[in-house]
Amino acid sequence: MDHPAGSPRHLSRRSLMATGVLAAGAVGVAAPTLGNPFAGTPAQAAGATRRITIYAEQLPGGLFGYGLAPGQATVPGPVLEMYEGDTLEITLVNTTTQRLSIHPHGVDYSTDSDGSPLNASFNNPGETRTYVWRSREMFLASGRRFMPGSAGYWHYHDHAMGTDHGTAGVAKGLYGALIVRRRGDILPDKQFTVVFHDMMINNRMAPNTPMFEANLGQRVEWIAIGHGNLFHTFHLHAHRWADNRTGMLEGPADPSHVIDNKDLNPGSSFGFQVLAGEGVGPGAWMYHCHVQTHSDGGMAGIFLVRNADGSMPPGAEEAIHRFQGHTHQQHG
Ligand SMILES: [Cu+2]
Repeated sequence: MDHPAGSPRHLSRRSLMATGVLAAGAVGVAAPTLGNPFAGTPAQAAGATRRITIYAEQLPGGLFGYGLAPGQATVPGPVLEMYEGDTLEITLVNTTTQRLSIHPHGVDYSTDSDGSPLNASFNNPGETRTYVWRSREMFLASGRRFMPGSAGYWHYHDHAMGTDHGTAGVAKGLYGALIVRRRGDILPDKQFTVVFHDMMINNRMAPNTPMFEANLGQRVEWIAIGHGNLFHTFHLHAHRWADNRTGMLEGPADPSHVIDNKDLNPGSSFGFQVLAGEGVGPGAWMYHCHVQTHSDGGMAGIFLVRNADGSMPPGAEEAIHRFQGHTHQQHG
């Protein structure tokens, strides 16, 4: 890779075009006005606005969930996605008898879309309210510095049930993944949301934790989110990813660390893509919290990589039975 002397590699025209910054007109101005950090503000308003309705519902077992249609709430809620520069307008229908809201990480919003009681931004029982989440592209600010865009693996959650921080809502399942993509990002074949929350995964404990399935070679996107009061580490067996925005290396000289284990503390999130079973083959692979008392206590699950034709690989059935048999004594 050769770059002109004095030109940081991220300033190359090619990479700017790849990220759509040029298209947004943000870098057309040679010298952004000093003193105004938003001189190069990208064409945020030029992005698309997408309107969705989300239903907050009470679920069996004392849980609550978000869903995209009545009667379809899940824990975690649906994966919400947008492209940098776009706006997501969410009409939240509160079908429950509890005060609740939806509060995002990683995107821009006004105080009235904050989702917090502090800003009187929540749904009373039975109330419908609209929240607006905006996103932006990376842009060149003064001093040849780039202000970050919104792209990332983020998340959303309740911020009003039980306490002013939504502690009860989060505890009962009102959370989900939010992905802001950069134009040109590679889209996955499958998506798995994994929420480490107190001693649970997606509010379940082993052996009832989710079993995620893919066929050999499928591009699988993991979105990992932390909640609750404990620190966790997310570990995936037999697969590795780059510790950067996408989980992929952008070239042979990409300095990103390659990892297979990452801190997943309350409020934090990350995501990555892997090719299922790449280099290791199909099988029942484990994912789990690597805090030993947590994995022993039920924070573990199975990533079942089937054969490319969807059939079960040798040994996988037995491994699943083993998993179901030897971890159920910790809880009733
Ligand atoms: Cu843990």
